[in-house]
Amino acid sequence: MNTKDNFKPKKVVVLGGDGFCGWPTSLYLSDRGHDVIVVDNLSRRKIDIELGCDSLTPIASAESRIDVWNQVSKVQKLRFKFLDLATDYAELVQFLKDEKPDTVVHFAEQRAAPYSMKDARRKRYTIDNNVQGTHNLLCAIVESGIDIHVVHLGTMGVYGYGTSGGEIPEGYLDVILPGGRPTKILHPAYPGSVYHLTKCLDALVFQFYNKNDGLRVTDLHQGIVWGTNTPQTIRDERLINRFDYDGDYGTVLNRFLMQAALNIPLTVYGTGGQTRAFIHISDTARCIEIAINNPPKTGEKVEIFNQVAETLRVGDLAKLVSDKTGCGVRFLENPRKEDAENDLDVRFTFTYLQEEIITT
Ligand code: NAD
Ligand code: USQ
Repeated sequence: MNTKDNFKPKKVVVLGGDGFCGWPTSLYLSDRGHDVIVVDNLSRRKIDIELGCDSLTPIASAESRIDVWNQVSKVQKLRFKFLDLATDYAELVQFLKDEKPDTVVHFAEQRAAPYSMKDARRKRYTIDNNVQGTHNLLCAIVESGIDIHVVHLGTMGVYGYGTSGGEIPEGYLDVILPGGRPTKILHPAYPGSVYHLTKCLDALVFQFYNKNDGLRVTDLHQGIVWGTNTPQTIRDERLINRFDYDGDYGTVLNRFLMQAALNIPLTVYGTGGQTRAFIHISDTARCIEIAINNPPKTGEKVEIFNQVAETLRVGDLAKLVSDKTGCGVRFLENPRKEDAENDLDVRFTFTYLQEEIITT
């Protein structure tokens, strides 16, 4: 991937643009001068009701936060379309034909590993929603006949944790096939949850449509995205991003911060030896724009990049928060099936962000 020099305003559809990563990314892209359409079926808001929990930050409705952005920003107007990627196939094809976007950014998936493992209903929902949604998108692009670049937010979890025994390369492995033929293959998938399994299946769907139909795809494997506000979401309180802290969607740093604020001991699962990768939400948005500005050329294979700012053991993250707040730490029996300890050595491409990335 190249650098920021390739900037040219584009028409960008952000699928899942009402979510935690999608909302700030949509505002960032709009602020940078891209013509952005947010598409979402608001399923994440419905899951809050199902689970009886809510974002700690009071998030405005999708329509009203878009109105507010169009009032406070001086840029191209942001638009919203309600569409279910997994079920509204005909509408999706028509939408692509009508709008003719240069790029579709794909965030529209059920993203919580614990939720995806709760029971058979949630396992099936996660597979149906994520795999069907990704396949519908690629199939619709082919049917529309428009040359649209797909940027997908994948996850470091596709590689598995604790299996590689060395540096994790970016997406592909150079191997020698029987008979001595050298080739490049996708890194073996080793998902730890049904949610992570859908990201591995996505990778095969991308590879197939790239090979078969020449679709241009960039898959960005990021770690746990943390942070709440960005320079765009703080412009008005009605633009605030969501902050999840519950046992399903609350990621580890969010939960530790919420627990520290309430002076409840931090809930470290197992030994705390699990090492995970982290990236700030502002850097997620900037990485997405770099991908948009630097699409693969027609005929090039799916581009895969690992994007992490730092790696930390869960126990060390708890210590960091505990040292700053004086809050205690509680080691709980791990409710997840995962290795008690792992190292994480990642090869990543950060181009110009390298000097200015945000760390915990
Ligand atoms: P999120 O749940 O907050 O947002 C996802 C959005 O997609 C929601 O607004 C939801 O309503 C929408 N959506 C889901 N299914 C849809 C469908 N069928 N049709 C239309 N809209 C649909 O999740 P997030 O944290 O913003 O994650 C976005 C993407 O980034 C996911 O694919 C996730 O796997 C990936 N990712 C997230 C993180 C993280 O730490 N949050 C890290 C790496 C990758
Ligand atoms: N953990 C605790 N205590 C808690 C919560 C979590 O110890 O209270 C531990 C978990 O056991 C796990 C680690 O913290 O070992 C990370 O869990 P998490 O819920 O913060 O993140 P994870 O399940 O890995 O999923 C999140 C996003 C997902 C994204 C993934 C990136 O929800 O969408 O794909 O981060 S990655 O971890 O690289 O796969």
